[in-house]
Amino acid sequence: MVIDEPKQSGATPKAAVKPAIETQANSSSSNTKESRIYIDGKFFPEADAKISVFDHGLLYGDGIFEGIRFYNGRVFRLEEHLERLWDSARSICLEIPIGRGEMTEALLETIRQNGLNEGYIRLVVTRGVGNLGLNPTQCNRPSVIIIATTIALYSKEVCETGLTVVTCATRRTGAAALNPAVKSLNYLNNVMARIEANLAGADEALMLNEAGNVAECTADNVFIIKRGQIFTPPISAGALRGITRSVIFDIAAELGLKISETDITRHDVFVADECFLTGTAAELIPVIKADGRMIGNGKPGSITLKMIGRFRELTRETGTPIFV
Ligand code: PXG
Repeated sequence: MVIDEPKQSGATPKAAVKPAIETQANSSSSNTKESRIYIDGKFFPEADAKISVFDHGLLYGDGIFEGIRFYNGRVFRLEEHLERLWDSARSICLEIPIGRGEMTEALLETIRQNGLNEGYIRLVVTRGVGNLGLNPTQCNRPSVIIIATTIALYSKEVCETGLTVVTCATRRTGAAALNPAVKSLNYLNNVMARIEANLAGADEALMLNEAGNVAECTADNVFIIKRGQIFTPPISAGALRGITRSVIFDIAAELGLKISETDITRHDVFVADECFLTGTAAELIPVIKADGRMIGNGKPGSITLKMIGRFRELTRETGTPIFV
């Protein structure tokens, strides 16, 4: 490509779609109670919850995170989230400065400090303060940050009518570049995909891997249903080993539905009877349109709705108690 002259760029196109998920984290501008945030063993009011500009989490996206939900006074699948966090840490040679027991107590105490019974936790471990070189040996201590907040689901309307997705040109990073199994603070790959969905006026972006098969959406795993059988891409296709994804395997077994991990193409999505996404924040959400093609009859499918029902029961009835 040859470029002649720098041109004055026009206004950036406005995002066509409002974020489907909104937290109340920016409570400073509203009248909701200010949240208390955990940083390295201490609680701070939101306005004072700050980390250094020399933290490599900020400078290089060098760190890891988890998004965890709690329902009805219980943290859902906490052990699995901690397991994945520790795996992410090990993979990037980051030593989490506290043990699992202490981390569990810190998470539960953050929820208690915020007086919440139901909500969402963002757990972040950054590489810590270093210098302006990217070498992590410069950072002496990782930082642990825990935010507990309420989270609004997709609107009731979207839950009932389902989401639209578009395939994006941005490919999911390959395992040889930055393994998608690591839930790192470097989410630019997903953010770029999300921007494409916004600009296309869709609710979510379907991300393909380098082979052209479906990997996942920007923060959700993808499932399709064809003739009563459930299919989802394998981890090797670039899908995160989602905790909600694993709940779907449990529910399918309970309901006696066949479920397989298999490579999925866009064609498979277009001709599916049903499609849904799973994620901690999104929970289980039907998809009714992909690249302009209506999926099934354009309404959330019966198996999807059944699974949503069972998922809701599990979230209310199981998990680590917060108040004991
Ligand atoms: N794929 C990716 C790339 C993710 O980041 C999922 C799938 C679903 O996994 P779980 O374990 O949540 O079922 C995720 C989830 C958010 C948020 O605020 C969540 C994620 C990433 C970014 C934002 O919900 N991770």
